[in-house]
Amino acid sequence: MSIKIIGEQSIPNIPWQDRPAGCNDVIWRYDANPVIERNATPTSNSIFNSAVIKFGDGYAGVFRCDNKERVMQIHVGFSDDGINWDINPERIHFECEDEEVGTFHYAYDPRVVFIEDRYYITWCNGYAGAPTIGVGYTFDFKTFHQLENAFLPFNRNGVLFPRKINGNYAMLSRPSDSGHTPFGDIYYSESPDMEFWGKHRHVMAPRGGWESTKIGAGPIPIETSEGWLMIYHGVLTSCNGFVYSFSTALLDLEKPWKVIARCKEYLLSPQTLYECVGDVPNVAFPCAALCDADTGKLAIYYGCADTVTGVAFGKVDEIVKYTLDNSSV
Ligand code: BMA
Repeated sequence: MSIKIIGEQSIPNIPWQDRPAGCNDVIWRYDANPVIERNATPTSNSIFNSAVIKFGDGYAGVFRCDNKERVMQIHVGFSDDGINWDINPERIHFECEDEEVGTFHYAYDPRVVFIEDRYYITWCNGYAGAPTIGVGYTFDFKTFHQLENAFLPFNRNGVLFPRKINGNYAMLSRPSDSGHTPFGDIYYSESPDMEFWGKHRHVMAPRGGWESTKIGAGPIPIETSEGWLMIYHGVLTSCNGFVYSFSTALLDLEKPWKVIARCKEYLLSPQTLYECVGDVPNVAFPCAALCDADTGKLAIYYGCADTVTGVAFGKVDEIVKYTLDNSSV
């Protein structure tokens, strides 16, 4: 089978390490993880569930930085190589026409995507003290504009598709509750204008094992000849609390609420020290993936133990094939 990546960019300088000798895993960790330490800015307690994207000759990112007051904030950062990051110690201040929407409560778990002519950012945004999906955009990662929140609270894990579908912008999200949410399915919604969201569809529910409690979309879905490659996190409730792992599913290109394939196993679960020990133990939480269309190389950025940021590598064709070969829907 010849699996093709559609519509992604050439990233010849993508951060990369070959699969280590003796490793049979579909995805493997960068050997110098974590790439971003918790104190990478003077103000940060932790820097973890964060998004990166190709920008100019290098990379830009929007980083979840919880500060030493433990306020959850998002900060901009830049890198030449995707590994060494210069992160602004000040949070992003969005310009917003609506004072109520633009009032800052908290911001976390950002995703970044380029659509048409600008970079859109979605994040979990505190509105009147409750979590929903904030939406903003920038052209240059210097000035940031905030739009209406996409949904009513409570919602988390808002992830835009990188192009319009059926003529509309499209987003995955995970309705939740006000706390640590012991449930959660992935839903799909469309918008003609990035302001009004509707046509809501159910995509998938948790279903046992590593993803028995709740699931949520991670990086921006990657368009392939076999469907949208969606990397998503799944949560198991152990006697010691939540365990966050991640895996993959393939969604129909024009009806992304139709699941074509869904891997039965996790592809990465918290097993290293920096994934198992931190402010919240046992968390691997992906929010971004760089994808080089020419080679299929993939670099997944994921938060580790709600404390630091790690990178894992894989090849898109191998991941798609593994998902199809080990699927149950
Ligand atoms: C989720 C979010 C994530 C976090 C995870 C594990 O509900 O708050 O930001 O990584 O819990 O604590």
